[in-house]
Amino acid sequence: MDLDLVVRNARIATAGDVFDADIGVRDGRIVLLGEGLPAGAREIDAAGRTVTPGGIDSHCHLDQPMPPPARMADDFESGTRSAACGGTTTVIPFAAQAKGQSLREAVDDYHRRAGNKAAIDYAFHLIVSDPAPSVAQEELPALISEGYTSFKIYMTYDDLKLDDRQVLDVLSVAREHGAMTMVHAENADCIGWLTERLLAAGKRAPRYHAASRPMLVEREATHRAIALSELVDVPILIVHVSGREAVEQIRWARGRGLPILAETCPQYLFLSAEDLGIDDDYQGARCVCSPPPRDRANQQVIWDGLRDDLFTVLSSDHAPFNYDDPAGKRPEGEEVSFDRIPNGIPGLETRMPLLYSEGVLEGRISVNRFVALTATHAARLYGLYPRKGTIAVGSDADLVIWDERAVTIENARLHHAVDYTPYEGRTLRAWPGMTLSRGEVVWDGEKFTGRAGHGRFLRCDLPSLLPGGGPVGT
Ligand code: DUC
Ligand code: ZN
Ligand code: ZN
Repeated sequence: MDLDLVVRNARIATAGDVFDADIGVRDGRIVLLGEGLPAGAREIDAAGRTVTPGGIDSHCHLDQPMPPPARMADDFESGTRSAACGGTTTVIPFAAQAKGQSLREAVDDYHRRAGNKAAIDYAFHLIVSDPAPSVAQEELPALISEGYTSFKIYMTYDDLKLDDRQVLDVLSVAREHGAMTMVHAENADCIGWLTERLLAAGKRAPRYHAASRPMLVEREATHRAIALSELVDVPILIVHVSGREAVEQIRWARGRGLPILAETCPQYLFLSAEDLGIDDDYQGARCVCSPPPRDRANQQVIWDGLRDDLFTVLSSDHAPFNYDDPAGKRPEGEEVSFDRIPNGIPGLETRMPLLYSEGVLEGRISVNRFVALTATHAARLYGLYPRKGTIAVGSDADLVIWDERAVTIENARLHHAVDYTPYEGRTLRAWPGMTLSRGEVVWDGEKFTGRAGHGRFLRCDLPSLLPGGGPVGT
């Protein structure tokens, strides 16, 4: 058999196994796995190195329309370039419906934004901010059948939030059509009330963002989301879980046999409320995201949940705003009060190396769990498996060859369009030595070698889940 590429002597890690083999690739797919494969047109020697499936970042925001003056720094070109250089080969950002807008219009607009820009493959989640009858009963079912099988709903943010009745409406559609609902769980009224009191007391600095969104606010909304999903009898995924109180709610729900899935992000492992500033310094605006990072004890709670199966996926929640930019963290060029700072931090490129280094190489999680959390589970949850998320005959040749060497994170060496990283100066024990997207080298360990337009849009099948809520088969 003619092979376009052979990755030789790989130590392959999947969600279930670790084994040594050569990987034979033709037309962008894995066609052979075994010892002593025939020569390929191109050969890559992976001797002594671990090879994992390319990452799937199933929660990231790229070129998402924002209320003015905010504007995201990354479009599909810079965002997917950055992802590729950090070992991610599929992204699933959000086609966001503005209130009053048709969902179809939001999807069409988002396709125009992705256009010929993506360097790696991509699918879309939907953000449903206005489940009017025409949206819930006509557009949403039609879009699900066309391959947009997951949507995010918000319990906070004035321009996006749904009330409980609307949440029930959306969950009913998800149940009827087998789609997956992602829930941003924070109590909007509590946040509004706390924010008003903080501002009235003159507490305006970025660090008060954390005080306006304490864990109770996340706990209450998580509990309510669980109850609403129980009422409708449908699985949900609680996104960006930040610490103990939400974790306790999810463990409680699982104990009752409810299919509640959970996602967390690197910021809840590596950042804390102190990164928002220990005094009134505005620099803390860089780390303003929601829910906010907590403290060290909560970081440990999140690590425990990654190890013991509480979490199904680790995503970046990449939400790219420049620090020194009137369209970013300094609206109109000003140091504004904490409630006016655009929420979000960049993390597409650092997600995989952070977890491989600090999780796998520091002995906190197995390499199999790493693969499950960064690729396989997302592929199953969002209907991309087994084309994506594993190393198997028939799967796309989306691969990461890991270099285990010390690398210090410097924004100047990252590939996004954001003017900072919250992880500046942190030294890791590994970085992708090579990333392949459908058999093409898109990152060679030194530079981006892919091209805008290589990425293809992926239609998602329905999620595959066990009755208990866990993805099938791992
Ligand atoms: N929180 C979100 O819900 N989305 C984007 C960024 C953030 O911090
Ligand atoms: Zn969110
Ligand atoms: Zn988000």
